[in-house]
Amino acid sequence: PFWINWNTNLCRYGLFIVVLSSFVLAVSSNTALLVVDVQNCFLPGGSLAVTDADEIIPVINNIRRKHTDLFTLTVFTQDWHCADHVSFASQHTGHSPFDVVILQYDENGNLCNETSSSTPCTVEKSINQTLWPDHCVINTTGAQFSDNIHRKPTDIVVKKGYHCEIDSYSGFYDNGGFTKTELEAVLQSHEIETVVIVGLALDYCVYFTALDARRVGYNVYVVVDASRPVSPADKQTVVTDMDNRGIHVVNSTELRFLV
Ligand code: VGL
Ligand code: ZN
Repeated sequence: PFWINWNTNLCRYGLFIVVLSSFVLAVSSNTALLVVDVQNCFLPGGSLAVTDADEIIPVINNIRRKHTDLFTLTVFTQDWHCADHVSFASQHTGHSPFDVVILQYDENGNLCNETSSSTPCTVEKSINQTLWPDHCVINTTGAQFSDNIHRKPTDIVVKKGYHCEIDSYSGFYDNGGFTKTELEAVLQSHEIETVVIVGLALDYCVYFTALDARRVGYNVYVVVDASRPVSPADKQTVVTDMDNRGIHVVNSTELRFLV
């Protein structure tokens, strides 16, 4: 009778739709654009100005304009430090910006260096901390995003580095891996599988954000012409390292192959 035939066809169509939709899902995974620390303090005139950092702004604006369909979500990270942040050379007597000091933390991420001798502190982790000029202090113009970078009301801002006693280069975790930002939860809620990273600085916050993104399991692209390093001499080292870890280091012109 006809209904047996109809049933069989239903099964066939059902199967076909399941296979097709999983194929489409696999091919068109959600992609997020991560714009790292494009803030006044890192731009020309800022307290921790990165050479030619302003040149990346039109590149990032173009990426957003040309690839509106590619990105499900755009997240801006914002370096957001206490006025007496531990990464500031001003907080370490006898030290200058770009010196390196050793910071020691207990298992909970408390800084041992500053604990009074009466309360014992068991060192769990030692971190080489580069000291910086004061920068990106909470609620200052230095911490604001550049006026020239295009932003949309739907963009999400993730702050980092707001724990006074530990630095945070990555947008995901602090430098000791003790605390997490909101970034991973935001990406998860939008079912993001691929992240495209642009911004500042290539050898610090972009690099460590890319490493954590890869470690957490994302498919990662870093757009080199939409980024600039603090130390141009270290650019090749970080690019090679990212490449070795399976991070795709690309030019903005290559993004059209991503769709
Ligand atoms: C950064 C040094 C200190 C960065 C932030 O955004 O790359 N670098 N704080
Ligand atoms: Zn910082």
